[in-house]
Amino acid sequence: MQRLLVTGGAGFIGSNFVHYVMSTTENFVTVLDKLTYAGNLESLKHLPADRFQFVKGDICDQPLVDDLVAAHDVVVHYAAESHNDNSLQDPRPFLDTNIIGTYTLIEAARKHNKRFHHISTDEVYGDLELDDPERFTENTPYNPSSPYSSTKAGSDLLVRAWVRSFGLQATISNCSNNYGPYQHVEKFIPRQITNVIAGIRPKLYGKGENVRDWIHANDHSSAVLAIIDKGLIGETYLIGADGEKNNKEVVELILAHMGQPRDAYDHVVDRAGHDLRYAIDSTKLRTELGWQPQFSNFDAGIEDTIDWYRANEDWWRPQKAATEAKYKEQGQ
Ligand code: NAD
Ligand code: TDX
Repeated sequence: MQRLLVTGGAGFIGSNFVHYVMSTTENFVTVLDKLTYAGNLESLKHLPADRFQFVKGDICDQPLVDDLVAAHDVVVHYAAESHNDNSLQDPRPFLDTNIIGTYTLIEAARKHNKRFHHISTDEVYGDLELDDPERFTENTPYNPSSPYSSTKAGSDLLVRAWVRSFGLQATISNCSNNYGPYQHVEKFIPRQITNVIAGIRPKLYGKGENVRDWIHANDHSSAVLAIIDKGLIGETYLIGADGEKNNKEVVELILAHMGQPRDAYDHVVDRAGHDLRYAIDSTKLRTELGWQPQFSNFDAGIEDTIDWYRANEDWWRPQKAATEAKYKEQGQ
């Protein structure tokens, strides 16, 4: 039994991870989350009270972080400002949470000599051409494009430096685009699903040719557990499930599953600096740690995700109008 401190556990991927850990291990979990607009306690319902606790707080709060890190065996660091579009409107919270928050956590992990796993993104590598035969590997040079991805890149580099300079017991993972339940309606897939439910036409940025490499959140969770169990200190592992699709294909799939004409969507203003394509080569994780994705049928995964948003309107409705109003201001 291990005591895990999960930062950002009230967000999309963090909450999926907490549910996954509760159902597949005997571990005790503490979630530390600030409950920003992206955090939702409703995502952490029905967890066993003897193995779970929630602490509301900021990862930049040094005394709080110090106490919590001291009381746990492993820190799994998901908390972040995570949305590229928001980072283009107001970058400051991205610097505070993603850079200073990570710094605060690794200082505490170093002081108390605790195992630290840092969750990051494939966006730190920049983007690929549509016809590039290469995919991102652990050796791809960092080349982030947005305020979001540059602050995630900065946080990765802090962790690497703390391993080298101070012997921090850390691993890093960089994952591709996640989908599944509990994802905020600002993000691409839930935005389009909830648009259709709400009678709004889906919105595609630019021509919709941009490619993302989709992975189910549960596959991300199983990979993170494998790295915590078997990963080598100081190593980076890329997580991906060979799920490349362009945005137009994804919107058309959602519309088809929801009984709408395949062309019932609008093209809207493109994102500034919009990365063209992400693609992950996860050979290292698969060969060295024996990890395999379990949710490789994207079509079935999207159907399940649509069902989840249909069945959980109470969860997403309170966010929907404000999110769409913000997009409207930006012509998106
Ligand atoms: P999210 O925005 O859904 O959740 C972020 C959570 O962090 C929220 O619960 C929020 O309240 C909390 N938080 C924000 N600032 C905080 C602070 N200062 N102190 C404490 N808590 C704070 O994000 P997500 O999509 O679940 O992403 C989680 C992590 O996974 C991030 O580090 C992100 O970079 C990474 N990641 C995401 C994806 C993806 O497809 N969404 C892919 C790869 C990596
Ligand atoms: O309404 C939309 N229409 C649209 O065409 C939205 C919200 C997005 N898009 C496009 C932009 C991207 O090409 O869809 C793609 C996916 O967009 P997002 O859901 O905003 O994700 P992305 O920018 O790719 O970043 C996500 O994956 C990597 C997460 O938000 C990051 O936290 C993670 O690091």
